Amino acid sequence: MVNITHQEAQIIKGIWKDLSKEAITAQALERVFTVYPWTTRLFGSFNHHFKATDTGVKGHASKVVGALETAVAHLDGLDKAFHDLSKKHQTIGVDTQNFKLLGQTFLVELAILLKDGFTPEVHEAAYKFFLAVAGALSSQYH
Ligand code: HNI
Repeated sequence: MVNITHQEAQIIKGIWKDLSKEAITAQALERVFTVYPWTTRLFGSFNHHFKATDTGVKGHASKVVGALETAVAHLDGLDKAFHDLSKKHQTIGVDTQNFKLLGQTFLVELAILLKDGFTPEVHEAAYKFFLAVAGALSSQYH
């Protein structure tokens, strides 16, 4: 269980508020599909189109953004908030390791975007956020 402090929660909410959410999420998805090609396995419907600007990626980014919006609003109860979504991912057959990989590529996108604003404090808060999200999405796997 990841313990996100009050100060870290403020940092996460502050960054999230100002992000171009769909765009950065689509870029993080493109990066995860590029660096870890096996993560494309369940996206056959994308027809080998895995760029951030491709329709399939943009559509999936929207869904992920919706869920991340929920996560930011429920930082103190993520497992509960993602109960059904975790079950869904298990049913679909998503390897839980992939959640961590997407968290990593999202961090890279944040670092590129925020530049000097990607301070050690921001890095730590964002890292813990994606670790908590990955944990919650994995919580109903058995
Ligand atoms: Ni994920 C469907 C949220 C990471 C593979 N995913 C969804 C949906 C949401 C969602 C929301 C739509 C559910 C529904 O239709 O009821 N996924 C998230 C979030 C993360 C994440 C918040 C992490 C931050 N998903 C991943 C990863 C993979 C993944 C890392 C695989 C590499 N997800 C899928 C697949 C589907 C899916 C496959 C079903 C297809 C689709 O597009 O709905």
